Order: sequence, then C-alpha cells, then structure tokens
Amino acid sequence: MARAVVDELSRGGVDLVVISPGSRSAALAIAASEHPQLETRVVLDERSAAFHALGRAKATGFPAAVLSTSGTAPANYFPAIVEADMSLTPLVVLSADRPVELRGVGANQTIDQIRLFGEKVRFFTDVEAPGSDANLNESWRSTVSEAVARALGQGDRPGPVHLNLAFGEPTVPVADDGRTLVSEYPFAIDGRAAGAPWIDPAIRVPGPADLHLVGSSRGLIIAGEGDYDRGGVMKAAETLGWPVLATALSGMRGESVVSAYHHVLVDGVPEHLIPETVYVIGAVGPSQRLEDLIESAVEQRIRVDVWGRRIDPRNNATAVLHAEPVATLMRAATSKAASGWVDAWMAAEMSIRQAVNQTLDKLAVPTGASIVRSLNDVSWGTLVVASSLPIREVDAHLIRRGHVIANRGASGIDGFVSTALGVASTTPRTLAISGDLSLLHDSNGFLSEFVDDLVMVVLDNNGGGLFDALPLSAHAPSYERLFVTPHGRDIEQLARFHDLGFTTVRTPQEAYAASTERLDAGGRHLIRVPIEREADLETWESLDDASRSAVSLFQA
Ligand SMILES: Cc1ncc(C[n+]2csc(CCOP(=O)(O)OP(=O)(O)O)c2C)c(N)n1
Repeated sequence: MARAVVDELSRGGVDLVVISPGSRSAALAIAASEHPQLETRVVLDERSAAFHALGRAKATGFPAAVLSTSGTAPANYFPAIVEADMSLTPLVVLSADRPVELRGVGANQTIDQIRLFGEKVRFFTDVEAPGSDANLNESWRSTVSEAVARALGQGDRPGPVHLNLAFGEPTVPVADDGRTLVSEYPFAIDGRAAGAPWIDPAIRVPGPADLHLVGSSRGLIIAGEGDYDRGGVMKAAETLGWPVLATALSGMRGESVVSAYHHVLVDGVPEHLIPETVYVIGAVGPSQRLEDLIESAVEQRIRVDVWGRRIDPRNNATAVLHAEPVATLMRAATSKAASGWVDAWMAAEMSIRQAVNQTLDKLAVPTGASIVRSLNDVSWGTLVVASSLPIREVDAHLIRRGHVIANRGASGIDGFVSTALGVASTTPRTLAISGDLSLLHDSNGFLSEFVDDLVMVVLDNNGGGLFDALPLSAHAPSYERLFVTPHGRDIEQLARFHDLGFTTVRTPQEAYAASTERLDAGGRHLIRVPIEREADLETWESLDDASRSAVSLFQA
C-alpha cells in the first residue's frame, strides 16, 4: 500500500515528501525515500515540516506532501494547513494511524485522527490497513489520485487535503518481525501506463464574467497576489488607459506600475487621483491606505479572483467576481481613458518615490525601510517575506521585479524559517527577510536535513515592533511585556547552534554587501540588523512628512 500510495502521489505531480520520524509511518517513509522520482527531506518538528512543504508548494505551484506518525504529530500540521487553506496552496497531508480495532481503546499514541483538520481541508479519507486477501490497488491509487487532484483545485479551490492511512504490525517491510505473521502482498500494484495518474485531473478554471464598466474614464487596476496572467494585466491596462497599482506580492513591481501608493495616499486620496472604478485582482494586503483608495472609488469597486475568494475586507465591493480576471476586463473594455489619467498617477509615483528616497538617504541609523530599500539592488531569485513589519516595509519600498512569497493567507508569524527553507529547496538565490520574533518562533525549522542556500536578513528590534504602529502602544497597560515581548536573546548564539553563517550589519550598504556575498557563497546564513524601534517610528513619521510635502506640490 505504501508503495502504491507514494507512486500515485508522484504521478499526480507531488515532487517532495517532507518526513518526520515515527514508527507507524515507517512503510510510507521508506517507500517515499526509495521512490526514484520523489525527493524526500527529513524535518524533525512536524509544525516546521508542514511549513517546509508549504514553502516548496508556494514556490513551485506543484503539490508537496508531509508525512507523520500518529498522535499529536499530525496535529502539529494545523497552522500550515490553515495557511494552505487561505492561500490556496496544494498541500498533501499524510498521517499514519492504527488499524480500526486499535482506535478508541487506549492503544499507545492513538488519537482520533478522523477529520482532524475539520473543514480546512478540501478532501479527507481514511484508508484502512492493508491485508493480503483483497486486491486494493485500484482503490488506493484512485483515492490518492483524487486527493492530489483536489489539492490542485478539482471541484473547489486548490488547498490542503488529508489522507489518514492505517497500518498494522509490522510497520517495517518484513514478512515476519516476530510479533505478527503476514504474507507478502500477492497482487500487482502497477499504476497506469506511461506514468500517467490514475484519474486524469480535470481542473476547471472559470472563464470571463460579464461585467459592465460604468466609470471607464478614471479606472485603476490593483494587482495583488493570486493566479492570473501578469502580462495580460499590463495589456488590459494599456487598452483601457488605466494605471496598474502593483502590490509587492503581485510580483509586478519593476514594470511601469505604481508602487508608491502607500506614500501617495498619506493623507487620503489626492483629489485629482480619485478613481471612478477600481478593479482589484486577488488579495491586495497589507496596506490600509490601499483599502482607503478602493473605498474612494465613486462608481464601482470590483473584486475579482479566479478561485472565487471573497476578498472584500471593508464590505464595500459592488461586484465580487469568480472569474478569469484579464479576459473579464478585456471584454468589458469599450473605451479608453484620456492619457492625462495615467500620467497623473505616474507623475505622483515618480515625485513621491524621489521624496521617499531622499528621506531614506538622510537616515543616520538603520531602519526597516532603509534596509529593505537596499535589498532592491541585491540579485536575489525569490524574496520570502515574514509577516508583521517586513511585509509592510517590502510593500512600501520594493521596486524591483521578482517572485515574492509571504504567508499572507492567515498572516501568521509562525513557520517562517521553514517556509523560506521550502522555497530555497527549489529556488536559487533565495533571500528572506524576517523580524526577530518570526525567526525565533520557528527556529526549529533549521532542524532539517539539507543545507539549502538561504540568506535571511533579520530585522532585530528585540520584539514585535508592529505594535508600535497600533493604538495599543499608547493605550494598553503593560504594553512592553504583553505585546512587544522583548526577549533579549542573542541571535548569534542561535546561528552557532544551528551552524549557520552569521554577521551583524549596521547600514543599508553593509546589508547589501553581506546579502550579495552570502548568496554568492551558498549555504544558510543569518544577517542580523540591530534596529531601534524608536528609529523605525521616526522614519515612518519623516516618510509621511516628506510624502505630504510632495503631494502638496503636485496638487498645487
Ligand atoms: C502565529 C502568530 N502569533 C501571533 C501573531 C500576532 N503578531 C503579529 S505581529 C507580531 C510581532 C512580530 O514580531 P517580529 O517578527 O519580530 O516582527 P516586527 O513586528 O518587529 O516587525 C505578533 C506576535 C501572529 N500574527 N501570528
């Protein structure tokens, strides 16, 4: 059964199984590690293992699998499953279990694993322990094949799926380990000819929706994270004469897009930039100012996602479309806006970016903003960004093209090291940017088998700096202890413990040089940047002041 299961996973497109150690899962672990097409990686901590697989699947778009023994082990998968559910990431969860007769009777390391992850998974099935009297090959293969297809979006959105697989004794592949007599499984376990999956996955992606554009003369495309044709968006924008505002996670920075919206919108939407219609593709967090802009559209606020997610956090959408975003817009485009409309937005982009750069140039101490800006010049392949301030600074200061990955489905600070390692397992020159708490939260992620090339820049402000930007900081009692949680830990010691390359840098220039040097060298590295929370606060204020003056100039 284990051999049929892992072979069918591979035929469905799974290319990695992340394994955590255990006895009940032994047959699957051995079968996966012996399969010629499957990569296996061993990660001790199941919470980290699941994020490792998640990062890999986010980077490749292929499903990745995780495998654990029974008991609390698979329960540790839950946070990554939540993120996979929200971010539509194909994650195949395999948990080993006792046969039915040993469930609910106090057998060791046995919990109720049926529908362990509830509604968060797209598909669940319990596969009973194999015997040798029935030919179950078709049943195993069709079940696994369906699970992978469901992870890829068959019949629903892509996301996590869960197979609970029971195994009796012996859990290793011998006929008789002295405890139980079993005979060799007598039936063939072949898959379909030519390596095909058992079931052809027929994943239906919706076509265009009917859309009537009311306010075409001043429209905006806001490009977020999701499945759509980036080149097509630029063409649609050209046809309509609309600007594209590209979030960092769209991967479209560096094109002729507006990226400085966070700064342009410092005091609301400047009069001459107020849109009639906004066409918002995918998930566009985290900027609240961008939501203010969406809210300001006087005619239509259209949200579109190919998988039909409702992303409408202020409940102000006039349409939520489950449709192919580019074709929908192209079909609706009947007239072109006057060229002054795009020009006004692009002029704002240029002058504000200049004001922001001048402000950052003057900073005497390192801040999240200036460090992130310096990473624009580093030649990274993929940028993996932690929640909290890193994603906000990247959204505000990233201007170059490139694949950007972040766990923004559920915006957790957990699983970050592992997500980055999973990305690094498949993408050359992976650079990550983390807060110190995100790093510490998943330092167990480094207890993984392979030394992938990963450089992680850690903005170390000794706790959670994000809270300084919230009203909590002024009003909550015991603010430091309850919210910031300063830990006083020395990150260099962590690096030493995990045998990571380490350096501390204190300027954007040093951050650039160290990142470049260590990406070139290969291996795992932490680059620590000590940051005073006060300096970040002052920088946000001076960036807002500079943006205000620049806005007032082009409004005058
Ligand atoms: C799993 C999880 N626990 C708690 C939170 C709440 N939270 C949001 S930001 C943050 C602080 C993060 O600190 P750090 O990673 O150092 O980044 P910084 O805020 O300093 O940028 C916390 C605890 C969360 N998002 N996810």
